[in-house]
Amino acid sequence: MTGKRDSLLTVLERADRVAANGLIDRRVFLRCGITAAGAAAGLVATGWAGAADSIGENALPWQKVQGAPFRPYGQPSPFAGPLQRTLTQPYGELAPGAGNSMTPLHALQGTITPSGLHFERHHNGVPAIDPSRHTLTIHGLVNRALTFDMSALFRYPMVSRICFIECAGNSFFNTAADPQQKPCGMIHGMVSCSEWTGVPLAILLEEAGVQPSAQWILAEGADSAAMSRSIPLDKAMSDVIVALYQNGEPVRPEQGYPVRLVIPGYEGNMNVKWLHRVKLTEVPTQTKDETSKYTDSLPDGKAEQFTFVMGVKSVITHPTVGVTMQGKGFYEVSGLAWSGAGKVKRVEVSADGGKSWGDAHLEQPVLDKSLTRFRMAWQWDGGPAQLQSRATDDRGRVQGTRKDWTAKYVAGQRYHYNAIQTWAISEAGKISNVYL
Ligand SMILES: Nc1nc2c(c(=O)[nH]1)N[C@H]1C(S)=C(S)[C@@H](COP(=O)(O)O)O[C@H]1N2
Ligand SMILES: [Mo]
Repeated sequence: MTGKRDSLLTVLERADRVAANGLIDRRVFLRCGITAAGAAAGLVATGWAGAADSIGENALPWQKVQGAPFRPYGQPSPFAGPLQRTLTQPYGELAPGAGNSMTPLHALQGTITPSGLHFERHHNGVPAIDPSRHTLTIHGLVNRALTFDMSALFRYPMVSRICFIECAGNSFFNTAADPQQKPCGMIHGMVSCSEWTGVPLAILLEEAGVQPSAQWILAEGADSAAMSRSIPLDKAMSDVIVALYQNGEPVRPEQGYPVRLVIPGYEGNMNVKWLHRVKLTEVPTQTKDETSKYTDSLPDGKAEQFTFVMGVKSVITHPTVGVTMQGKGFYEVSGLAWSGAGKVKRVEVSADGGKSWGDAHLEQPVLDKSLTRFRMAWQWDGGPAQLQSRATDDRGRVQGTRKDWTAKYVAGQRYHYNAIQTWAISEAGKISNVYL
């Protein structure tokens, strides 16, 4: 056990190595308590040369004036920015609302995405829906077709749950021939995690009376893309939410106000926003959004359709491209892991490009089909390093390498990319995206 007066170097030297190139057991800090944590902080903190109090002459500028008053809706500190999504509009002025915006994962911590930074994916923009004129209709293979206006929906029992939504096209930049030099969120930011509250779809379907021949539902949005997808009835009757609230407030316009589907673990596209119509059918409807898109092209000329459950995946959010290393020494490597099939069971981190791995700490609680934060202590020796993370879920699925992923599909395949990400660090402390 390390004594009180041990220096940081001693503490770090005694720390158990969990993998090569400086990955250490973070429990060393917990074991040694305040001394070791303080020593780690001592790497970056400056010595205190201030006055003993903040009275009179010593008062700070913002202590000499009254603070700002109250405001009806809070905003981030102007000094905390820029906290911004990154926009991609492939059709430009022709269709400015077609494309996406990505969550700046590299600028955030924890696991919940602030609503204003939830990624967006629209096929033709955000409709300006007047909730007093919006309805949800359930029809098709039901005993009685029903139309709910918004005031009716708000009277049903609700549930809340935390889960991620990930676009099937997330991380498509890494399918390009050459690695793009962008920070984590500008490559992997089409995943976000919120607490969603709303009415279980099963309750509404049961009220309409599902006929025995019904096996699928068609869900359609009230946007000008009229985006629609087929969803297996089993899933629709299990954990699907007709969501009215996002992180406690009404669902944001970009996320589907006044009502959207949340389909935990299933590809983002199926989470139909501005939900307007649910039709019960015997077979999938084969809409444009599930035939011409969101299918996976295989080398034998065939294509896989209906890849609903999202893969097991993780990315290191800190450090990442855009960060310059501040000299050798202690760093916390941290990131996000998730699985569409269940819970994240394990995340391993490598600092030598996958030759050796150590288990990262998983922040509790680890929730089903939600983002999980992982952390790993790292003592950078100032030499070249290749940081990677590899997730395993509770179904035993293990995140594969980029080589494995590209071998599975044809060139140009861009959906369902979940390969291991490598951030290379040079001796000069520059970080780049590399393919291994
Ligand atoms: N009606 C409608 N629903 C939609 C879309 C759309 O364009 N129109 N985009 C889908 C896609 S491709 C994704 S990935 C998710 C994104 O949800 P978000 O914008 O709330 O992040 O919504 C899905 N639901
Ligand atoms: Mo998507």
